[in-house]
Amino acid sequence: MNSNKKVACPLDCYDACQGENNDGIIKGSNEDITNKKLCVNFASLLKEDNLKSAKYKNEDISLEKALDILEEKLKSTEAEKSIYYNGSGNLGLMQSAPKNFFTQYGSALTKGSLCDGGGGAGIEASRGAVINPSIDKLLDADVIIVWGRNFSVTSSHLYNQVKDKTFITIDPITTPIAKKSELHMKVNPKTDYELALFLTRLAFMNRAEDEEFLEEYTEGSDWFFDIAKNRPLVSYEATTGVSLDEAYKLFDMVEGKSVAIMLGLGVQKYLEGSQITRCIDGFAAYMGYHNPNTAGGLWYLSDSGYGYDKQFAIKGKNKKIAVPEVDFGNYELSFIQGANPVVSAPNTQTVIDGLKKSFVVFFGTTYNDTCEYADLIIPSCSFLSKKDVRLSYGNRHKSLSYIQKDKKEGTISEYELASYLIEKFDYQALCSEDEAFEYYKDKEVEYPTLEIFEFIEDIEVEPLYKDKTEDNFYLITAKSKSSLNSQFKVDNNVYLHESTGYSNGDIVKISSKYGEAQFTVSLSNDIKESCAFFFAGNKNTNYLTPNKEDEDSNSAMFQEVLINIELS
Ligand SMILES: Nc1nc2c(c(=O)[nH]1)N[C@H]1C(S)=C(S)[C@@H](COP(=O)(O)OP(=O)(O)OC[C@H]3O[C@@H](n4cnc5c(=O)[nH]c(N)nc54)[C@H](O)[C@@H]3O)O[C@H]1N2
Ligand SMILES: Nc1nc2c(c(=O)[nH]1)N[C@H]1C(S)=C(S)[C@@H](COP(=O)(O)OP(=O)(O)OC[C@H]3O[C@@H](n4cnc5c(=O)[nH]c(N)nc54)[C@H](O)[C@@H]3O)O[C@H]1N2
Ligand code: SF4
Ligand SMILES: [Mo]
Repeated sequence: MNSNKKVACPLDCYDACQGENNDGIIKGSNEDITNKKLCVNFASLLKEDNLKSAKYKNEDISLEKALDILEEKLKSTEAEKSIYYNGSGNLGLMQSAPKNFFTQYGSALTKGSLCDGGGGAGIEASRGAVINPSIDKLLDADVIIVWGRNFSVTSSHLYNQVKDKTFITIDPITTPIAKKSELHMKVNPKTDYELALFLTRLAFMNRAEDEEFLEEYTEGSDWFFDIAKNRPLVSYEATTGVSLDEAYKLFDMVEGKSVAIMLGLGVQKYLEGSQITRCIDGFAAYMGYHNPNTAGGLWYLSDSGYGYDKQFAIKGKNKKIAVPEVDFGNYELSFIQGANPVVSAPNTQTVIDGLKKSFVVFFGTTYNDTCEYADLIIPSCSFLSKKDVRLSYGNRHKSLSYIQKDKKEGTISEYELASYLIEKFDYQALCSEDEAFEYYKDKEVEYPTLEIFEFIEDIEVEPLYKDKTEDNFYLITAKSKSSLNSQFKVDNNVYLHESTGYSNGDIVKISSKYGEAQFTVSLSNDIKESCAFFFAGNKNTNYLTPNKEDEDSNSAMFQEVLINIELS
């Protein structure tokens, strides 16, 4: 075992905290943003009841036996009739080792994401890469616009560093950060591109645009402005649900100030998530917020691996399936690692029906909902027994994890499993674990500054409000403080405004054109009247969501749906 006491939090979260093991007690390190604190989800992770034994058809078996069964199954299956599906249960860079084996073997792989794909595609289209500005530019900003992001909950450490600044929130839900904001625009869902155009139009009227920046760093701003001015202000007010007074207040607050926009997943969980995000990024450019020489900028989920060479990547001709559209029923063998598609992937019924038709191998740390449908379960060892590196997608921070505990008997790491299979199949070996670790640890990335920003030229978004009636609702999901996606403490409630007429504890049947499920009502006037709200990780929400890809990035679009509610 190594004497180094550093442990990185492996959870899928913007902050990528650095912990330190002090005689068995792990505390937040005092370096950088972690600031001595780890969160409630990290505490839950330490208390997790991890898998203690491999299982075949629900019977405990030894790890050796499980690996034999896996090898035999792989050898008797045609490679193209198998799929490798990897989730984000652990974001350490070493997690990608098994993908190397399955690429060499010839499995189908996935493309796109269940998470940030649409927004990323929009930012990339204008700026070439999805990279966040340096953290100093956030720390030096005067005003922070939190746009479709549950900022204080989903990146609590980043928030903590800027909590005394002036906030504006744009979100249909009165989130904790909305409560702390001087201005909260309760925008109608899927109208953020219209709001961005509305604000762009007002910026021009107020002469608030940054002419020098537009001249030097951008292409197509006249065109973008032309699109924005095509519509009367009253029409924008009607569709976005944001009043002219509120919009003017925003301009009062940002005038002469450096502004940071913290953009989140909420704006892009739709078919045209990429275009919507690009319009918001366009508004930011119009105002000059992307200027590399001044404070402020726009922060999204950045490509944390930017500038690193993936140490386990290998080229292959594998078929790639858009991750929200994966139908496990099309494969004789499904290998699922670090994921819980039964809860987290769209359209739960299709996921379950598919899993029942496939030989499912689950490789993870805990017995989750997907394990109910697994034929073979292989326990992955705890993050405390794996050497790894974590890169943050919120800032440019890197955390390190050294082995703190011997791994439990009967468990295996991702690197070990991949190496074992590669050897059995006589494939090209991985580089050593230490080599990969040292590379990631020592690599220092030079981030480029903005050279040119290209505005969007055509906007074609089909609004959801066209089909919105008195009787149906927008489906909204956001992360919860006490859970990490489907891990830890989740509730299965639907949160509704009291004007809906339902009572606390009512059992309701909710349906969409994709499916239906039952929920318990919990009333909260933080929820916009037209919305039904669910925490991510709710076991029933994804019965209602479409298992289709968005238009640009092969990614999920969980909120591209309207739902009906009735007492059951
Ligand atoms: N505690 C905790 N932290 C987490 C996670 C967790 O599960 N728990 N998960 C991690 C992961 S995987 C990710 S990807 C990040 C995501 O973190 P965020 O980017 O904060 O994403 P969400 O929590 O989905 O929050 C999206 C916000 O958008 C709002 N919203 C929904 N629809 C719209 C819309 O149409 N327009 C606008 N303007 N707003 C809208 C929602 O009300 C919500 O407040 O968080 C990470 N951090
Ligand atoms: N409706 C709706 N659905 C959503 C979202 C939403 O906002 N709304 N959010 C989406 C987002 S942003 C994301 S990122 C996805 C997340 O979806 P998934 O990637 O499926 O993540 P989880 O559901 O948290 O499941 C993670 C599993 O990983 C396993 N695990 C944990 N640590 C390790 C490890 O070290 N090794 C291995 N092998 N396994 C491990 C655990 O068993 C755990 O159950 O969900 C998406 N689903
Ligand atoms: S805030 Fe995020 S990275 Fe930090 S300990 Fe909690 S889950 Fe881990
Ligand atoms: Mo995510």
